[in-house]
Amino acid sequence: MTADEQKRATGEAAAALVEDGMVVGLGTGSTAAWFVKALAARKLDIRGVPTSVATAELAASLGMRLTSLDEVSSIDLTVDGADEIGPGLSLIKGGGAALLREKLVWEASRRCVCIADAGKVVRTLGAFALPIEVVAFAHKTTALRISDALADCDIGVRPRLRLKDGAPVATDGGNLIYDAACGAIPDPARLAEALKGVTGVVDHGLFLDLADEALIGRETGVERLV
Ligand code: ABF
Repeated sequence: MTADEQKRATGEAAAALVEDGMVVGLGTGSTAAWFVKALAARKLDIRGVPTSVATAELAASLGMRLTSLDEVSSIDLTVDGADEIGPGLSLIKGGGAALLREKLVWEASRRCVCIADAGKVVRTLGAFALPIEVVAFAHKTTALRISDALADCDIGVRPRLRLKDGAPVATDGGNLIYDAACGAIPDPARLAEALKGVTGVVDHGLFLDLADEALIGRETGVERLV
């Protein structure tokens, strides 16, 4: 199977986990889009909590009933993609600039299932540049302090402002994204704590101890990791 076929297979497998009456967190990205399409096709009586405007638009276009995190007491199941899946289901997310809303939805969910093609599975996190969401005000100064925090974690790189067509990428919440090409992150928990301590940093793409399981698309089918 191609990577996209693997993504589709994991999205459809995850859609089969959803039951009538559930509140379902809807992830962002191309893999999550396969999940949303497969879930919509089941025509269940569910409410979806989207993690981005893009996902909300896709789900609404397919006739899915949507709600917001503040309108529901909790989320039964969230299904979402990732950029890297490392040991212990540690993840790097945020390639789609939706990490903040994703993390808020994940943390409100009773069960989180990550879906991905085989190419996302890594032995050590960090080959994918770590997305870091920052407030727009004085972001260049914040970036200097992010560099210091990275250095304190023995990661000697400077974060780069994410641009698209020469302009800074804005998140749905109006923040900016810096990407840190760490190469390898030997101690994700240490780095996560250091980044959260930087004034101006809203959050980062390290999702640690949040995924309950992962569905991985393989050549031979879908593998479940717990
Ligand atoms: C989203 O899924 C993002 O956090 C992550 O960047 C993306 C992965 O993209 P894709 O599924 O298109 O590979 O949750």
